[in-house]
Amino acid sequence: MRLFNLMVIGMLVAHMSDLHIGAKPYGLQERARDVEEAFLESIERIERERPGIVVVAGDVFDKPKPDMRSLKLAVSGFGRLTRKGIKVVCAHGEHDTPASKREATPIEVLAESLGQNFIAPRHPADKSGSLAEWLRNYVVKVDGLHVAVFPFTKWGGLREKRVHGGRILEVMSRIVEKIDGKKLFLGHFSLEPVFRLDSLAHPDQLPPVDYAAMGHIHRRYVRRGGDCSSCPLFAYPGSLEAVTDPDHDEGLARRGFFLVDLSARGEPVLQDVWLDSTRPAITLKVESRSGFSELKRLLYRELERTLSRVKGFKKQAFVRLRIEVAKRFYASPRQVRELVEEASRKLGILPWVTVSFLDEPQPKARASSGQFDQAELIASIAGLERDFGEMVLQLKEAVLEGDPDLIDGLVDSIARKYGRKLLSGATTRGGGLSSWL
Ligand SMILES: [Mn+2]
Repeated sequence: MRLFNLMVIGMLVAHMSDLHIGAKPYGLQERARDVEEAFLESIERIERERPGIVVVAGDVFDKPKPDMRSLKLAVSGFGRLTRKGIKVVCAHGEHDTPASKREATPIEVLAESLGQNFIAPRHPADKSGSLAEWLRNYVVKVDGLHVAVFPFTKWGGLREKRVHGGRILEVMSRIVEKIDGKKLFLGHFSLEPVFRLDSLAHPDQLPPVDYAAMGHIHRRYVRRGGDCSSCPLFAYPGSLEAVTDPDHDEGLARRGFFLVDLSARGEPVLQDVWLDSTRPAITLKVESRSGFSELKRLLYRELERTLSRVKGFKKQAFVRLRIEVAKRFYASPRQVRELVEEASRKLGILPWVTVSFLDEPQPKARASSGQFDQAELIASIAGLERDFGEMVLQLKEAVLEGDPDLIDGLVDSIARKYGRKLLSGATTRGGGLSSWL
């Protein structure tokens, strides 16, 4: 009886990805805490659900060199599981991988400190063998379940990624094919139907497993009919909290992880675990061409209307507020910000505000912290919308982090979305690309 129980427990797997511990969305302390709370609640829920195995599909940390607070949180959080005998298998993501291959990764630090119940395959020091030989290090057996971990690598560009990634999947498929029993694939990359821009492979290229536990995409996605002709069930649980700007655009989505029941015959059964700690995020634009009293009326009306749509969350809503006012009615943006602070207290929201002036050709935008809103600034110089500024800032981050895939993807997105406008000089400055580069 006991043995049977153990076997069944071993086939219940928790699948999470993109924890981004250490992230501080919008530079706000409250949002940094939200990210930590999402992780801690996940650990609590796992302790309660008691799966035998937890698979983490990359991006545990927000940066490859996390601060000590983040590292400590990860060690203590995962340590709570490994000490109870729950096995954690962890894949690297681009955020966990330093640009230099010689550097230690924070995932390796977790593996060193948490002992044998924390399993994170890495490149062997000796790489003299064939691809098949060193890929064997990435196929681990955990409580009767075979887990094939995709070796995350920072390749020079998209083409290289697809060629080498495809080759690895091919060789891994051949290794996995020969294994009997339940099998799981763990990988941090996007597959074609989900995110075309930077996809590494098509789902048909996935190894023949019972379940492919994926990471990298921050929103939830479960394989749909038509995604492939003969691929395993694959799914992305999405990030534990909204981290990037686009994540916040889907701010009313529930977040969490999956419980995957592999004990049944046939396809595994996926169960959603939704976190209670998720903070809802909404975006609101308020435009006032008249005086202060009009702005006040509009602000309260719009906030109340939008907040009435936010249901089923425990935390106060995070509101990205874009306020545009006619400058002649205001001595300084401070007046506007004080109004927002008062409304935030009364209505119970966590605000992030940008104020710009309708009657100024080059809007002087500022973030709520009182510093310049860099994205708004870049956008106004180029004469494009804020989103463009965001993309340029993300590109800066990607360059600083030495993340070639992300750089490629971002340059591609910018070119697609703004290339025509920039090259034709159809921006408000009229100078085109050369005027701001
Ligand atoms: Mn991520």
